[in-house]
Amino acid sequence: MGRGVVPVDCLVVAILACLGAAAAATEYVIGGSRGWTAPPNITAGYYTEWAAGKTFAGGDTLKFVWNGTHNVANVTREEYDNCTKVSSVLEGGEMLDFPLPANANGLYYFICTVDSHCQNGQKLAITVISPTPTESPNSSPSSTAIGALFMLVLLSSSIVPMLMN
Ligand SMILES: [Cu+2]
Repeated sequence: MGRGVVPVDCLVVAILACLGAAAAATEYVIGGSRGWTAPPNITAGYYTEWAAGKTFAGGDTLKFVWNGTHNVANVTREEYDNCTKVSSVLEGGEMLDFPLPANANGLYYFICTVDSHCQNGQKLAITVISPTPTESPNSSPSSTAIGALFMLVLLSSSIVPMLMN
């Protein structure tokens, strides 16, 4: 292997690591096609059912989309249980992105503080699990990415010496 090959291989590894990290984040439209809404569009427990079985991870984005008058408040467990009309609400023009911090872990609670929407079921509790950080690039790249990495390393190892000759 020529001396000029190594930096190219390092570059390929770095690029793939970035691609792997970007691909790992998921965007969730809260409530699916019904969006972020209140009765009569939803029944009590609708968001609990919607969230059941989904795995939320740090770096994912929660997309709240709605029609009409609603808002989003990121609240504590107690405020969620009591539907407390907190003053710090996140307002958006019928759309709001809530990016979960990369190292997010544990329970996150959201409610709408308009009228009695929260009491009627416009409330969301999710469990966020982030992979424990490791020394090497975490977010375990898929086997496809590893395969692609091997191919690129092999290609660059054989092409670069040819170019340098
Ligand atoms: Cu509302």
